[in-house]
Amino acid sequence: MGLLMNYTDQRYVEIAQKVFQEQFKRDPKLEKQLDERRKRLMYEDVVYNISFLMTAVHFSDGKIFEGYAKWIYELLCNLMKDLDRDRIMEHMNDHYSILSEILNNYPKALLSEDELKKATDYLEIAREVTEKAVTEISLSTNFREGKHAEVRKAYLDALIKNQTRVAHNVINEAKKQGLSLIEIYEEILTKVMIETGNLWHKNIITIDKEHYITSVTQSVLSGFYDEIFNQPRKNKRILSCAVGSELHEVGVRMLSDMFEYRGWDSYYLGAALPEASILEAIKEHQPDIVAFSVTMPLYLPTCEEIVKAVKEEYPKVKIAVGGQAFISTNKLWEKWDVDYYSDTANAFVDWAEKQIV
Ligand code: B12
Repeated sequence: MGLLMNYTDQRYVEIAQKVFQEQFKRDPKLEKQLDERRKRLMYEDVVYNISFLMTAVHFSDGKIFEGYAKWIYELLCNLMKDLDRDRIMEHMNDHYSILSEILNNYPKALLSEDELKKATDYLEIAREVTEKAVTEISLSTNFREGKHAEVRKAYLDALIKNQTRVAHNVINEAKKQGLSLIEIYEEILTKVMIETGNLWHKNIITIDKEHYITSVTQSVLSGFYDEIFNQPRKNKRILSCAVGSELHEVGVRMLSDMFEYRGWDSYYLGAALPEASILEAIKEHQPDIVAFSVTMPLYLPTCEEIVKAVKEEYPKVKIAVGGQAFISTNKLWEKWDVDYYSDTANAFVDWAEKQIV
């Protein structure tokens, strides 16, 4: 039976070339993204894809091509770490559509009507499984299980697929379902950010995806501001920032929002603030509490210096420290002259309310 791929058969060579060229025609960006070596590999992949499709058609067994589609997608994601999973899915799905169109319009009888129908169906299934595979990634148990795991997954899935609006809708829907601001901050947004870091660390998502997830999450936080700033005031103040050259500021921003939500006035100073500016800001705003956040352990010494300076100049101001850098220490905060440490912002607000309000 001549259906099985014969690499020298002129008809297959012609089809492979047409698919290859059409792909660049429809996606000119792709041509720029690939160097010559990758283009050659891509042409070989086209031939390989056709051969798997033909094998599946030969045995009337769609599973062969479905399994292959998942396999080739993960292989390409692993080989092209600089490209987003979503982008690679688009590329593969364009490829399957183009192959389907070319096979259906190929003038020289290659497949019977029945075979052509199977090939078309299998290509459609390949598109479906590839689209699903974008978010079929190994997630940590902490993320997958527990309270509101479904909302977390829906939010992260939308972001992995670059669907900003869907991500916002997931959060708005969660609000409508009655999830509190604290639950959304702690159980959804914080855990999604931490999982984002894990996925970056495992090389499953690109750096630009990590940045995108961060910026969407920051815009989601802004969506709570009407609610946050409309709470009855308590006339208490908190000043907060991330220290050293620390760029991680989402956690301390959430912390400030939570205080604001509980009626405190918050002075959130962002990240990478020098010691002198912190001391100046304390003088100006006269906070009841200052909160310093450290994510990268290498900024712990800077934090220690700042804590000492604040204690010396403003002994009455309560000092709290927190952030992921402390989690990997042997309770370092106990050796410092600070009033409070916790690994969540929520626990901190409860403590502050008891101490000060
Ligand atoms: C987003 C992100 C970034 C963004 C930050 C942007 C921004 N505007 O904030 C950018 C891209 C800039 C970045 C850069 C880097 N990052 Co980064 N990043 C992250 C990521 C994915 C999320 C951070 C986050 O928002 N977390 C969610 C918040 C809510 O959590 P949180 O800060 O812990 O806050 C909670 C609590 O800790 C607590 N809390 C926080 N502060 C305080 C303070 C007090 C007083 C209290 C009581 C409580 C408290 O309250 C919060 C809510 O409960 C993390 C992954 C992770 N594990 O978090 C990696 C991560 C922190 N980054 C990492 C790394 C390695 C880097 C870079 C070195 C990478 C690089 N090569 O460029 C640089 C370093 C930049 C620098 N100088 O700081 C590693 C750190 C590993 C380590 N332990 O050393 C992580 C863990 C990723 C990973 N899994 O490997 N990153």
